[in-house]
Amino acid sequence: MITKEQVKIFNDKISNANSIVLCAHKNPDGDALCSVAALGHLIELNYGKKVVCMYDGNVPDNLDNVPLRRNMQYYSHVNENIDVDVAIVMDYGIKRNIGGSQKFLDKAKFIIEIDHHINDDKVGELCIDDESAAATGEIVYELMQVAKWKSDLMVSTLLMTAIVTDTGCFKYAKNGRVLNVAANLIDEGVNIQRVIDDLANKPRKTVITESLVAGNAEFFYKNKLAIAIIDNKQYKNLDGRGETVLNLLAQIHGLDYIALLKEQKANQIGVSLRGRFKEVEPIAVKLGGGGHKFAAGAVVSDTLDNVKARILELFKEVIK
Ligand SMILES: [Mn+2]
Repeated sequence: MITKEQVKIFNDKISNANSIVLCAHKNPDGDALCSVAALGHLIELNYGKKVVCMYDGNVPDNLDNVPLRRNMQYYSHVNENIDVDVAIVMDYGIKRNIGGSQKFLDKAKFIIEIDHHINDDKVGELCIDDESAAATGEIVYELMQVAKWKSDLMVSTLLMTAIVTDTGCFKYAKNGRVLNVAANLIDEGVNIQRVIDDLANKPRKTVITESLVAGNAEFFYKNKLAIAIIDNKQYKNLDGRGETVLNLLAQIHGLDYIALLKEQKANQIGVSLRGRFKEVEPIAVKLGGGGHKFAAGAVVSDTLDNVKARILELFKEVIK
C-alpha cells in the first residue's frame, strides 16, 4: 500500500527538484526499462519537468519499439557533471545491479527507490517498495492512482509491457491486484496482443541459440535439477535473459529446479534460477545475488566450471 505520506514526500521532492534522473537495474528487462520510461514521462506530464532516463548494459531488441525508448540514454552518454537533485532507482533488487548509473545516485541530494524485489539493504531515502507486487510497473500504476496523476496511452502501454514481462504473461501474478491493473490498462486502450507479440519478437540467431542451449541441458539429482549453459560465444547471440531456455525446460515433467548459466565474459557468469513452487531465492543470495522466491539470479565472478560445481553443491543440500 502506498501511503499519502509517501506521495507527499515524492511530490515535495520532485516539485523542488531542478534535475531528476531515473534508472533501474543493469541490462534492463521489460519491467526495468518500461517502469523508468513510464515514470519519467509521468513526471514530465504532471510536474512539467524534464528528466533524464538512463540505463546500463544492453537493452534487448524486443524492447526496441516500446514507447519512449529513444528517451532512454546509455549512462555514459549522460553528462557526468550534471547536478542531481533527485535520483529515482527502480526495480534494482540489490545495489550492485545498478551498475554505471550508480555514480549519479552517489551525487544525488535525495534518492527515491521503487521496487518489488526482496531487499534488506535499501539505497533509497524514500522507499516505495512492495514485495507483493508482481512488477515495478504495478507499483508505478498504484502511485499514479494515489497521486491522481494524469496519464496517457504511452504510459499505459509501458506499464502493460512491464507487467507482462515480469508475470510471464500473467503466469506469475501473485495476487488478483495485478490482473485488475492489467484489466484497467486494457480498458484505457492498451492493445495487449500487440504488447505480447512485440515482446516475443527476437532475432533468429537468438531463438536458435536458446533452443540449442535447452537441448544441451544436463539433468541432476534424479532429474529434479536442470543446468543449461550459454558459453561466451553463444552469449553474443543472446538477446535478454535467455528466458526461452527457462520456459522450455520448465515444461519438463518432474523437474523442480532450473539453473541457467550465462558466460557474459571470462570469469563473469550470470546465473538465472527458477523453481517450480520451490524456493530458489536463498540459493541466489548464497551466490551473492537475490530476486524473488521462485525466480532469482546472481552474477558470479568465477569460471563457468567453478560456478557450475558450486551450484551443484548448493542444490545438493536443498534436494533431498
Ligand atoms: Mn521487476
